[in-house]
Amino acid sequence: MKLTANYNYIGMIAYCILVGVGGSMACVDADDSANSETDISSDADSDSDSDSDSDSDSDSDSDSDSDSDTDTEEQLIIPDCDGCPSVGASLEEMRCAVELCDDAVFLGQEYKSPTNADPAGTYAAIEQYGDAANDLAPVMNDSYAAMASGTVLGTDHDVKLNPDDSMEDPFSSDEFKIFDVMEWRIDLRAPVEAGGIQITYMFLSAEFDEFVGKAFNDKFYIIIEREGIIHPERTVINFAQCRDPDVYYDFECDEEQAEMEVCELGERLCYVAVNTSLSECCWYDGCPDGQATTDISGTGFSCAANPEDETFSNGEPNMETGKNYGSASGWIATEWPITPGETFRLIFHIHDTSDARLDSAVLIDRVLFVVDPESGTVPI
Ligand SMILES: [Ca+2]
Ligand SMILES: [Ca+2]
Ligand SMILES: [Ca+2]
Ligand SMILES: [Ca+2]
Repeated sequence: MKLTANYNYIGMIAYCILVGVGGSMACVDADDSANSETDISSDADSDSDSDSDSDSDSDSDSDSDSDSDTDTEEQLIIPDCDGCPSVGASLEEMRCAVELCDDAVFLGQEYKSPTNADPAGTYAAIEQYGDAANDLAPVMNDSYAAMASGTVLGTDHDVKLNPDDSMEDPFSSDEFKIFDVMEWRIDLRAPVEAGGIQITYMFLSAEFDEFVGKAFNDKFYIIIEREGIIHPERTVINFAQCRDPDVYYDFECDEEQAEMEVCELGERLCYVAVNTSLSECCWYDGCPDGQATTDISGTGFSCAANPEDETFSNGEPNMETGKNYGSASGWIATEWPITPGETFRLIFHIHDTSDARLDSAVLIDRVLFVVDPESGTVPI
C-alpha cells in the first residue's frame, strides 16, 4: 500500500491524485501522473473509460505478485459525500464521517454492546479529537468516527460502563474476559469494480505504556463477517508485527495468511493494541523518551514522561496514576481483499480486557473500496 494513488472519483468520473496523508486531492491531467497507466486519460472521460480501467487492473494482478510494493498503484473508489451529515452523535453521521456515503454500497448498520453496556456516549462523529492544534485533523473530508470502551469524549479514560457483564474474547487464546465491548456493525455491498476494502484508523489507549509487554490488553478488531455454511464466519483483518515479540505476541502467521503475503509463515503477530509494533509508545524499552510522533494533546491519552508516572517502584502497573496517560498508534491503514459485488458485514469492535478500566478508543476515518488491494496493516 502506498500514499500516492490514482482515484476513480465516482460522481465526477475524473482521476485524482492523493496529496500527502492529509487526504487532500488534486485532480490532474494524465500526463502529470508519473506512474499512471496508459489508459488513464483526461477529466472528460466517460463512464465506459473507467470500466476499462478496472479491467486492465485486474489483468495486472497476476503479473504483479512478485513486484515490490512501490511499483503498484491502487485505485481507491471515492464516493461523493456532499450533503451527507458528518458531525454529531447519530449513526447516520458516523457512517458519513467514514465516507460510507454511497447508498448503493451502504446497506445498514447497528451499534451494540455484546456485554450490555449503554452505547450512549461511547461513539461520536467529530471534527477533531482533543486540542484543535494537534495532529488529529481528519484524513478525508471534515470528520471521522470515534468509539471507545468508555466515554469517548472528554479526558477521563477510566470509565466502567458495565463492570458486571463480560464475555470470552473470540479471537484471543488468553483466558482473560473482555468488558465494555462495543461493536459498530455495518452491512455493505462491494462495488463490482472493487477488489478490496481499506480502512484508515488510529488506536488510542490509557494502557500505554504500563501494559506494553503484558498479556491483558484492550484490543481493536476490524472484523469481516460473511455467510458460512453453518454460521457466519468472522475474520479479524487487522494485525501487525509486535513491539516486543519475545515478551508478548497474540498468534503466529498461518499458511493462509502467509499465502496472502500479509506475514511470513510462523511470524509472531499482534492484534491492534498497545503491543503492536505500530504503536507509538512513550518510555517502554526502545521507545522514544516520553514522546510520541503524533501530537494527540488534549485527548487524555498523551504520553507520560517517565515510568514512575505509571508504575510502582517494582515496575508493576499503577492504574491510579497510569490512567491519566496513554498513547496512540498514529494513523494506520488496513487493506483486505473483497469479492467484487459481495455483500458482507464489517464490524468495528473495541473492548477492555480483564476489567472495565483504563479505556481504549479508536478514530476511524475513511472506509473505502479499492480496486487492487495490498493486504495488510501499515502506518500511513
Ligand atoms: Ca472522514
Ligand atoms: Ca497509562
Ligand atoms: Ca482497559
Ligand atoms: Ca471501560
